[in-house]
Amino acid sequence: MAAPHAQATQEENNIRHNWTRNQVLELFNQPFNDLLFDAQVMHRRHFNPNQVQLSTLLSIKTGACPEDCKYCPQSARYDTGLEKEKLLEIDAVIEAAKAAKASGSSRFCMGAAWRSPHDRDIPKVAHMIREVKALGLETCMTLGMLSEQQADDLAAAGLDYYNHNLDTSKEFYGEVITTRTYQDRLNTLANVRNSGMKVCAGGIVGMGEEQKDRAGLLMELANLPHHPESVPINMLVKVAGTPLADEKELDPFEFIRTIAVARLMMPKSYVRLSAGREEMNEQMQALAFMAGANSIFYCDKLLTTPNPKANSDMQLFQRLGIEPEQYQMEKTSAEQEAELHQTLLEAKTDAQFYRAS
Ligand code: SAM
Ligand code: DTB
Ligand code: SF4
Repeated sequence: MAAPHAQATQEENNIRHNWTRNQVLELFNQPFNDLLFDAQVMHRRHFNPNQVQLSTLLSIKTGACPEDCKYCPQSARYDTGLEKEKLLEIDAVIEAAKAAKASGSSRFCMGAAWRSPHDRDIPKVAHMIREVKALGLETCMTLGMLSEQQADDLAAAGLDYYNHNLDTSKEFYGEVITTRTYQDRLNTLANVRNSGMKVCAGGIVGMGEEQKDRAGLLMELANLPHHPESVPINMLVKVAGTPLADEKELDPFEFIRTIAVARLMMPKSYVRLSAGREEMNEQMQALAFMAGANSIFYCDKLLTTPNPKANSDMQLFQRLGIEPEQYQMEKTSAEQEAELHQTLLEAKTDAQFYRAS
């Protein structure tokens, strides 16, 4: 039998950064049952399959965005009837964060409809970060493009995660956004990574892209020098007034396949079943968890559009035997050791399983 450290190295070998698009397409096009089985086995190697992490969103600055993202209700270029709002005052943010914590959320994600923050905004958002952290919540922000200095400043304020999505493949990107480049997005992700914050990066499906674009998005994410710790997979929320309002429905099984392929390519990342749950039935959400999704946006609102009610999510969790993941401020070394032991044990069980089959 292989020594534990050899098994651990084998585990590490699941982490790849050299995917080709054809390899990703091969994953996508397996029979559905084979893909879901492989994704679930991979999921169990790295995570408790019956725990889901809960993040609550708050829009801290709404609408009037100069960018032209065709999916977005907050762009000033489209008439979506959205009421714009200036940067919120700190008390309103604390209030919302307390409510999120009381509902059982472990992370509070603050989003702003900016192309990028002005330097003058940084002290204000840093104050928000400190106050939300003081409530015992993990913090995340999504404020648009960040310079090196801005990323360092947010990290210094204690921000745990920064969300910045690639949105789609390099090739399809120009069909959706023209006011910033793919390279701009990669640069921001590099600044966030170098600042020491955790990276949250994913995209949107159902925008009229093809499967090769969904594969291209996941390839770009997985081929980053480090996998993002959090990978939100959003189903387009079609908002009247945006150019993508009448886009045709993506096959729900193709959405589930996207989650499963993300799980296989980024085994240790949290894959978030993100926007679009209002349009998904419970069976589809259960399939997404089976495919390896282990995080959701929780509470009644995303940034500007509705999300399922907290109590209906809790009822679904109860029926599926899923529990919300608790946020641990600091893990003790004993806990870290126990986790490693568990991982090695599971790797051994998997190996035995494959030898037997
Ligand atoms: N303005 C900043 C930016 O774009 O970098 C941060 C906020 S922006 C609303 C964050 C992300 O929300 C976008 O990158 C996009 O992936 C997602 N998003 C926006 N509108 C959406 C929609 N209608 N459906 C699904 N996802 C959406
Ligand atoms: C992400 O990937 N999805 C969230 C979060 N990151 C910021 C936003 C979804 C927005 C959906 C449309 C809205 O509510 O405005
Ligand atoms: Fe602005 Fe962000 Fe919406 Fe694009 S996604 S229009 S940058 S708020």
